[in-house]
Amino acid sequence: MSPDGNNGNDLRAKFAEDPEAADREVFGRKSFPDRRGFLKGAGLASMTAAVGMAIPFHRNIPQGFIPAAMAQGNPIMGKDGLTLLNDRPLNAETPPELLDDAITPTNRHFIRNNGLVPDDTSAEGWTLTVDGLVDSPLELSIADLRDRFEVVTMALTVECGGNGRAFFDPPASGNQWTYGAVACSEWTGVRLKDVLEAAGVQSNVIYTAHYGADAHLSGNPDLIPISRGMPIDKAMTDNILIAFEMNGAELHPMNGAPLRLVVPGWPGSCSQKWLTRIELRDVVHDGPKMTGTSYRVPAYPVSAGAEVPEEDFVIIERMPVKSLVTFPANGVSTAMSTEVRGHAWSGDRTIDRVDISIDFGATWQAATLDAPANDGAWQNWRATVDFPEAGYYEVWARATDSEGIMQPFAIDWNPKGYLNNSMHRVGLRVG
Ligand SMILES: Nc1nc2c(c(=O)[nH]1)N[C@H]1C(S)=C(S)[C@@H](COP(=O)(O)O)O[C@H]1N2
Ligand SMILES: [Mo]
Repeated sequence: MSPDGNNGNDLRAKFAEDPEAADREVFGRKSFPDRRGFLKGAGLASMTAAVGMAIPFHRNIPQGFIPAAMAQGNPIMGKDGLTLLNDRPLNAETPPELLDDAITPTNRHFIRNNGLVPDDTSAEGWTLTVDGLVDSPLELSIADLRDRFEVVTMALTVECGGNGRAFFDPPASGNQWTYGAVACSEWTGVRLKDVLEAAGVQSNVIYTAHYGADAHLSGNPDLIPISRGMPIDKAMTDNILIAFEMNGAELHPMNGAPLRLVVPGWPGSCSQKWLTRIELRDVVHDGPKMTGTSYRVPAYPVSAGAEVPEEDFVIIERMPVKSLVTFPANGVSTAMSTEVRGHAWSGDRTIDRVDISIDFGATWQAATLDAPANDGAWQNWRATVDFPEAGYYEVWARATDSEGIMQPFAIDWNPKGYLNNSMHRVGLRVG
């Protein structure tokens, strides 16, 4: 920068010289406590994806500039209050107290990306191919899906297999999700089953393979970030949707616009976003993140920190019984009597009961539990809690599912930190 300050107005020169210093000058020091190469070198496509829409004046954006909408703790347009875990790929979770709604609004639905969001997420011209071992391969536009199949709306729970990973000890590598890689939005689309039936599932099919339009982080067009699948019996269940609407509007670009799978109760990774192709196979799918230790756990219980041979890992199927306290928030002050509430879910099952403890698990009180909105939705629960005297308390929640399986106190450790369904606890200052 010149000593006479003449280039003080030349934003482009400032950014070209030192983007971090320029950010601080433009946005103020507080906006970027940790820039961590936010979208560094990621270019217009990523920026467009992150703000959720086209940027008409993008040509004027200085190199290395960060859009204001992504600064100051609100890094993603159309999302509100999410905690950013990672910017490339972009991963963000929702604090439990922001998951209080019975149906998760789009702005509170977490984001889990393995690669880079496609440049173009508009419905215009999008097609879904259904091929592999089918009688008649299909190529369907979104309008075709709407016209040819029954359109249904369902509340469906999506939870990342790695939700709760942050609490593993010894720690597991990967996104350090705490509680908020789970959501239950209302999805509108067509049943996967109906589409597969229309294509004609051949008798030797055992597995699906899902493909999306997101790009590999390396930029290598021959690589794909993730392609997962599921057993054909699972794929033919009634509550799996090929969705083109989320909470009555278009899908959010980060949540797979314009078309995605929604597979409730199984690891979120089954729910391919930016869906372009479903292939039916006579072998278990072997796409990226299907093999090795990805979305897999040891076939038997292991002690914390154990070395487990890779051939002993099995693919995660249903997600375990779990619950979340969404009110009150951890750490707040409350009155001597307060409502406590949250959600509970168990993959492919329903919840039979949720119990609450305010005395560190010595005694339990049953919460009032709602039926699921439909098969695949989480269940909302609430309880009024009366505290005997002022002081610090913890509310613990424990769900039990329709097979009588109860959430554990402690984490069942596994090398990659999947399936953490230990009880959620919130600390309260009472009186
Ligand atoms: N194409 C594609 N689909 C994807 C992913 C991805 O990276 N690319 N991530 C998966 C994972 S691991 C999860 S947990 C869910 C998360 O869905 P959400 O980002 O809408 O919350 O999307 C799944 N579908
Ligand atoms: Mo995930």
